Amino acid sequence: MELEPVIFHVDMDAFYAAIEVLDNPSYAGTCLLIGGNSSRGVVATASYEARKYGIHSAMPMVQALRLCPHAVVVKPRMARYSQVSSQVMDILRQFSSDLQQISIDEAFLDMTGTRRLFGIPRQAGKILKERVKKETGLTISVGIGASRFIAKMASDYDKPDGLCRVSQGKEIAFIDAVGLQKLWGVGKVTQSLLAKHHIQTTKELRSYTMDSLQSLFGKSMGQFLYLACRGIDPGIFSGEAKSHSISTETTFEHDVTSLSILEQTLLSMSHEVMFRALEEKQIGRTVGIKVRLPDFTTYTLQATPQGTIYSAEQIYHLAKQLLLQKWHDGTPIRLIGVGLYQLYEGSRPLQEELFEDPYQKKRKIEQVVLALQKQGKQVFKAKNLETPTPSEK
Ligand code: TTP
Ligand code: CA
Repeated sequence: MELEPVIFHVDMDAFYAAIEVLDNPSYAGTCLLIGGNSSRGVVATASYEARKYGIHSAMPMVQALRLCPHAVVVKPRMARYSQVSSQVMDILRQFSSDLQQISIDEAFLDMTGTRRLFGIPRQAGKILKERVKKETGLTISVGIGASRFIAKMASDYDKPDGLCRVSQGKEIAFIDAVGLQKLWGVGKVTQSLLAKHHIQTTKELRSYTMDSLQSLFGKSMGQFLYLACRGIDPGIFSGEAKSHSISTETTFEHDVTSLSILEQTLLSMSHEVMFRALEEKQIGRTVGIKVRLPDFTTYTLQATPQGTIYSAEQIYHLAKQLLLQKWHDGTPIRLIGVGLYQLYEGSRPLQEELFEDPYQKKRKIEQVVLALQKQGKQVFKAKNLETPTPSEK
């Protein structure tokens, strides 16, 4: 008999904010905003208390402080977050070796066939939540389904501290309960496109054939919509190599046309990827980016420079060069991702290079930042995450 696939999606609650509360308990219960407080700063995340004021990730800090003037603003400590991330991933690996980390605080775990070890999926989810809470002090939300697509939405359904299982066969009912507004991959732009055709609900979407959706919205988006509204995984996150890459991606709430926002996002994601690589003692040879346009057309591009990739800034520069190969001024972008590929264990001595690579020095600085932040010290690199070089454009 075929085993029913059991996929867990694990997502930490208010991740950066929760860690700041952990390290500084006086923040508990406050409106806490993580992000830069310069005039160009944006909110990376907000505590659940602050979200009640309508504050969310990617909102300009100035606007967030207008909504909640008494909020406390804390600058991000990426290295500390990467360290906790790797601690959590190590716990998850004890539940299944088939782990696919998709961002700093999210992973899929294939739990198929683990019933004898951990009990029925809901029970396993409960044990996993307790373990993470006990060992890190943090709460997670777990979504369980027969596919990544369903598991991903299930973890969001019951957030924070959630546990939601969608059994096989109940996907359509679940999709209807989630609704079109929160259907994964359907952002505001897609919603307004759908609204033009009087499609307001997932049920209405299901009344269209694949052909008609493809002729209305294009081949890829049509197919995506057709499958998604039936609770069938359109193949999300399936292209990622499981353990031979460290990558992260950002889906923008509104499609982005500004180079400076793209740069800021790339810079922050490059730091995330580099700190994860340092934490996992991995060195990469290849940098890749993923770019998705509003019609779901997706490009992936890679660059393998001579020598080793040592530093977040190097990842950033390579990623930006790749982006500029495809991106033309003003082209809207829906999603952007950065990854480090062709990884090898970085604990063995690096081959000495004839000339010291400037990025090698930067790597040393980043290692120091990581070590100091692990001790709970507030350290920032000179080039701060929230103040990227302003773009010329
Ligand atoms: P999310 O998982 O989107 O958010 P969250 O963990 O803060 O809150 P929750 O899952 O409970 O809704 O993102 C994980 C971390 O990634 C988040 O803590 C901060 C960072 N992040 C950004 O820096 N910028 C962003 O735009 C987003 C969405 C997240
Ligand atoms: Ca999260």
